[in-house]
Amino acid sequence: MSDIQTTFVMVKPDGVQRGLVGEIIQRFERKGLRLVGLRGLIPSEQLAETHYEVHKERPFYSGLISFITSGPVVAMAWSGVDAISVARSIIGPTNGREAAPGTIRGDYGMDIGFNLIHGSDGEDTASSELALWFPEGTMEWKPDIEQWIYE
Ligand code: IDP
Ligand code: MG
Repeated sequence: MSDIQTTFVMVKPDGVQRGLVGEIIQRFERKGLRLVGLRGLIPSEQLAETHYEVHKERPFYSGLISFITSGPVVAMAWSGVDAISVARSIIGPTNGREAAPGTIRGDYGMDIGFNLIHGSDGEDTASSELALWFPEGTMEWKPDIEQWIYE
């Protein structure tokens, strides 16, 4: 078994407000990803600005920061083979109206901004986002059931 990655996933304030935290976590668990970090918090402006720094010049940036700091989020770290792209495919494309049914955004989202969930888009962003949201590190463990998830 190769290429075990850890990715950063966050249920955004709209997902928490709509009571979708359990549903979302269940999708990652059922897929066979391993939960290695879980934290609920109301993000500070500084945290949100660092997280979305790459979008600083975009017209939607200030609205995005207000949205992300508006209430609780659930920050998670998930591990598995190719976890970064696997999580992105569970999440679906940015705009919920264009996302396929079966994806989280496709099943629950109607908007590009209020799109319920974030997932790291590559190895570099995964490691910087994990360091930002889980400065104390993540959990090292191996579920007993993993012998039935990977051949
Ligand atoms: P991603 O979350 O699918 O990776 P990005 O393009 O990285 O999408 O954008 C980050 C976040 O910024 C999106 O998830 C969404 O919440 C918000 N966003 C992106 N584009 C727009 C837009 O055109 N209008 C409003 N919000 C946007
Ligand atoms: Mg992105």
